[in-house]
Amino acid sequence: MKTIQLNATVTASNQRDADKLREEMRRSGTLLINIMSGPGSGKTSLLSRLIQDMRDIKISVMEADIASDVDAKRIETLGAKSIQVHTSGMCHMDAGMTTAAWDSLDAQNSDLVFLENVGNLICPAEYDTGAGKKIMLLSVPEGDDKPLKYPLMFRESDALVITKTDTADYFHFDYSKCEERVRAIHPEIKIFSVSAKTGEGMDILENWLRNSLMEWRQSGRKGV
Ligand SMILES: Nc1nc2c(ncn2[C@@H]2O[C@H](COP(=O)(O)OP(=O)(O)O)[C@@H](O)[C@H]2O)c(=O)[nH]1
Ligand SMILES: [Mg+2]
Repeated sequence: MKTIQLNATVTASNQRDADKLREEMRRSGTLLINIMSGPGSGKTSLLSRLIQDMRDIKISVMEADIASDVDAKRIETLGAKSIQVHTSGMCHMDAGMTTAAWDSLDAQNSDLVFLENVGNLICPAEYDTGAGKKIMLLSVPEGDDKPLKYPLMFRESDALVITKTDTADYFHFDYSKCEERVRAIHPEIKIFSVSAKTGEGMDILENWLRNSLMEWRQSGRKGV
């Protein structure tokens, strides 16, 4: 497993880099998914579960962190190709960094590539990484008020995955209030509820991922 050190290029060219990477990915039939959330909401646990459940799909993972390589090591023990990206203190990944990480990962025959972004609910939402889909996680212990506090990430994401549903007895989390708050910001967002621990709800999320991959490949064939 490799670790690379990258610096962000905060320039207007980020959008150009993002569009270029997205088109490259579309042509190759690989779907890059940007996973965003606060620290500890269950990104690596969810990815671990997906890798174990979806053995027929070739999954690779780019793990972005300010320091350490614990997440990439966790993923690699499951047999998926992974790379650790150190962001030189930056609180997000941008398109240039994602392209460099993708080139270093050397996993061109992957079906799904997950980018586990740096854990926070603010900066990752502001940067297009070139991903074809954006998924954000909100764990039950974090509370149902987060859409009110961090609206941009909810607006930018294609899907919200509410995680750690097995902890619902211990935390006050009002699902309908949460959904109402999220839909006020982003009416069409897909919402899933899962527990990576018990597996509850994982099949519905996995079906959506399979369909998303199929649609991505169809759009590539049509040259959309
Ligand atoms: N009870 C419960 N704990 C979970 C679940 N998913 C993750 N965790 C725990 O939450 C903590 C943070 O998880 P991790 O996947 O490292 O979060 P990340 O920082 O977003 O990658 C760990 O202690 C996990 O064991 C879940 O579905 N249920
Ligand atoms: Mg993690």
